[in-house]
Amino acid sequence: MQNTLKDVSVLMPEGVRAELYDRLDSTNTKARMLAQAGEKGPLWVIAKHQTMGRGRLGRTWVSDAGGNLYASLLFAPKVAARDLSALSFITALAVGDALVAHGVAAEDIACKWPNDVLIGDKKCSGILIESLLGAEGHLDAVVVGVGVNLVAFPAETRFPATSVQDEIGHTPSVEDFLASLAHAFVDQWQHWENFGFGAVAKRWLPLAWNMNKRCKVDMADGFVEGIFVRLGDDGGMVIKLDDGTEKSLYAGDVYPIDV
Ligand code: BT5
Repeated sequence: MQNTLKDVSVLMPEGVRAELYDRLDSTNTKARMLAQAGEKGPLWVIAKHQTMGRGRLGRTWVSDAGGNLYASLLFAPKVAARDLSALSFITALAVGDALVAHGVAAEDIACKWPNDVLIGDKKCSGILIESLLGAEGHLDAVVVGVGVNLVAFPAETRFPATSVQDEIGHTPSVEDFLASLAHAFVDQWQHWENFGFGAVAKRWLPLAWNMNKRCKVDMADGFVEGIFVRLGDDGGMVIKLDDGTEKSLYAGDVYPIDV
């Protein structure tokens, strides 16, 4: 069942729409289906509950709790697919802005490469970006999925999790949080359009979790250990290996070395 919530639409940035569903398998999957049917957005698809919330690499995003944010932005940017490496950083910064707008202390927020937002070293938000490519690799549309634990979080996760409620003792409404996120996303996206990836990195790096510390990165086919020294121009995580050489990583899960 779908409602176009008047109050949510009214809170959206100019030209951006929102559709709220009671229950979806996944807002990303729904947004992809809408894109395949010709929808170009910008449209935020939100669900009160997801039955098959998705993470990266076929993982599950635990989504049973009502009151958390499960949202996906569908839009058709006029950029090449290869220029989308900034998007996870733009989105993480926007999530951070929305958290601050709802009372989380800025100094407690960290961005964990490539796509998580932490409060107090625990994962509060995950981002799943999916591109829809047409003929000859042309970018037709992109879906930016954002899960934010506003009220609840799963107990058993490989990396510790948290919620806004747990951290600050109150819960923003899904509608208000989405509105803040949607506005912050437009601001961060425009910043990138105007000033390029370097400007995004300049905002992201001071928030980077575990920067200049030893970490191990789970690459699915094995671990890489080293020190996270900088972000590459292409969004890659540059780590310094024990032999002094640097290596750029483009996917993986980062853990502190003692985990
Ligand atoms: C992510 O994947 O963090 C991306 C999550 C994106 C979820 C949103 S919700 C709206 C939209 N619709 C969707 O179907 N998805 C998007 P990844 O980095 O692969 O992390 C997944 C891992 O995080 C899981 O394997 C768990 O260990 C952990 N996890 C699962 N649910 C969690 C939660 N609610 N809070 C914190 N950690 C969680």
